[in-house]
Amino acid sequence: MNVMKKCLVAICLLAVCALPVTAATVVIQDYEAGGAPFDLDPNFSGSTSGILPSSAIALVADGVGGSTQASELTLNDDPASAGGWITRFVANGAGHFVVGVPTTGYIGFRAKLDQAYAGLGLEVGFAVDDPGTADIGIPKTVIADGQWRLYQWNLADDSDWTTFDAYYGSSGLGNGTIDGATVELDSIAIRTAVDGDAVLLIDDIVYDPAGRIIPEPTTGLLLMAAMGMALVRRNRA
Ligand SMILES: [Ca+2]
Ligand SMILES: [Ca+2]
Ligand SMILES: [Ca+2]
Repeated sequence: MNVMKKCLVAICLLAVCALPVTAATVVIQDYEAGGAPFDLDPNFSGSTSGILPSSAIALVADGVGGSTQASELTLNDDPASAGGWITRFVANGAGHFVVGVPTTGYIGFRAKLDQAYAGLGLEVGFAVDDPGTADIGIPKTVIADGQWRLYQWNLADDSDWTTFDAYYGSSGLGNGTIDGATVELDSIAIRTAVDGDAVLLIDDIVYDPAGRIIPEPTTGLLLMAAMGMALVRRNRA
């Protein structure tokens, strides 16, 4: 190898070393094969309250992005408990699913809720351990339109997080900001202040460094785009 080639190799190596380390997308659960994590009964956690033991989880033939399976949570309101309910849908039996994703990027999932449950004002939040104690994403209202919708929280943005107590009462857990370099996954909170049953589908639980960008179901916009293309074609003809 002559001097010029050696120099080129050295420059290339330096360039590669100088590239920023980019985290990769981690699919935590897509339910295509079933099994853990996020496969436990909605009553598994002692933090769950206000739902009946008949509440259950099942794999169903549905899914986002052309996938074939998703998780269906049937959450049956306990009539003996007024004021709604909260389910702590835990990642695993240990309460800490160690996946070691960095605290830059987004954690989230997709959920589907039928219009029949619109009156519940169902909310979800992703709880993580950072890694010492739990913090939880600010509540996001589930859109009850029978479509797969994206719910995600930016681990690097303090305004996306709140304390565990904000959902579950005085446990003293969490300070509402993500403090560590990596997080472990605790649970997904599903709650309503209304007494009523819900069937919520969940799929595509992911860590995504850039945040999932999913085209929202916009039938109207697609129709307008199709009409626009037709006009362009007509004008060209
Ligand atoms: Ca799936
Ligand atoms: Ca109730
Ligand atoms: Ca924290």
